[in-house]
This record gives sequence, C-alpha cells and structure tokens, in this order.
Amino acid sequence: MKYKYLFLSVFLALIFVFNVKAQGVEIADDCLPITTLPFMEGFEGETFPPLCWTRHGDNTQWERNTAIMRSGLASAGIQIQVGGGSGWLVTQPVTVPDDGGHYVLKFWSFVTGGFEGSQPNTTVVSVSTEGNDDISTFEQVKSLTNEERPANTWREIIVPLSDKYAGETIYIGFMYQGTMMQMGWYIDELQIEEMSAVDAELVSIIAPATGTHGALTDGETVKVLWYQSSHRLREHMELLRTAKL
Ligand SMILES: [Ca+2]
Repeated sequence: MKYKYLFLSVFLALIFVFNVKAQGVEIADDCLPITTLPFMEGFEGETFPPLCWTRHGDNTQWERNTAIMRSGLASAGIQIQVGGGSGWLVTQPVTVPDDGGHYVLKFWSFVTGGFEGSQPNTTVVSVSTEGNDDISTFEQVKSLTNEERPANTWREIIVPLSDKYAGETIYIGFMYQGTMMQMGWYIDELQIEEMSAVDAELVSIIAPATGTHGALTDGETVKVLWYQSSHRLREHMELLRTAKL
C-alpha cells in the first residue's frame, strides 16, 4: 500500500512537471499578433532579437547594441563586416486596427556615416502580411531619404500604416545593406500607435471664454490649445496671440 501511494505521488508530480513544461513551451511558441496599441520596443531586454522577432542576414546581422542608443541602455543595430552585406530585423506580428484611425510606425534612426558615406548603403522598411520567416514576401513601404539620414544623428521616422494595412496583421522588416565596413544602421524607440492625420490641429479655445474668435477687439488676447501630431509626445501647447485690427 505504501508503494502504491509513493507511485501515485511520483506520477502526479510528473504530470505537474510536464504540464508546467508544456505550458511554458506553448507560451514561448505562441507568437500571437499584438492587438493592443500602442506597441513599443526599445530593445532594453537582453534577449535579441526580442521574443517572436526574427533576423536574417549573411555575414552581417542585427544585434543588440549598447554603445549607440536613443534612450535606455540599448538599441538594435547592424554593422557591416568585411566584404559588405545585408541584414533584416523583423518584428512580431501586429494587427493594424480597422477603426478609421490613422496608425503609424514610428522609430528613431541613426545611420553611421549617413548617406554621405563613400559607399552606397540602403536603409529600407518593408512589410509582409504573410510572416517573418521569408523575406521574399516583404513589400517596401519606406526608403529613408538623404535628409532623413544625416551622419551620426538620431532622426525620428514616421511611416503611415492605415492606408494599406488597416485590418491586416503585419510584420515590419528593417533592411540595411552596405558595402563599407563599420558603417551601420541603428534603430530605437520603435512604436506603433494612432496619431492625428493632420500635422497640427486646434484642440480648444480657452480665451475668450465664448470659444469664438470671430469678434475680436483690438488688443484682445486669444489663448488656444493645440497639438502638433508630429511631436512624439503630443504635448499640448498654448499659443498667445494678440489681434491687430
Ligand atoms: Ca533603447
């Protein structure tokens, strides 16, 4: 009888262990699309690429970089090795809402040597609706302009997503190709979020209290609240203006 209970205990313990292990595996492999926005990735975790992301390359690969970062302790970066090369870093799946909102990809970009490097380099953002394993399924949505990649300077890049991908589950790929050793591309503070479709808009008129500026008297101050959608933090700002009639 004693052995019977011992066997039962061991059996139940094994079930527990395997069950926990199975659940762990299930969570790790279950790369369900992100559906709650904003989605943010700052490459602060030591796992790289981040869970459910992929990378593809020859002798050049995207790595977590702790020397050049926009914020925190790290960015994602790729640096060309001897002989040149190219590499892709691809996000986990993200579903772009189909609710009439204007959803964008935002990230900060830093190009070593900029576009003025002595050898050409390519900095491209592409999207696939099929997966993050096969780079042949990706379609280019953005190639950084020369103005967007000055040498060794962080720049915020904004890529509209809703026009083409509303309602779709997408994978976003960052591809860098170069021929000159030590040149590279770094990205940080990646976000997918909703933003206003216009550059700037009036939020409210604080003064005059009537909320209208149609009958200004000379010298009256109009105080409005507005935000600039291209501003990363969408800070509300006050504008003071005096009518001159
Ligand atoms: Ca970071």
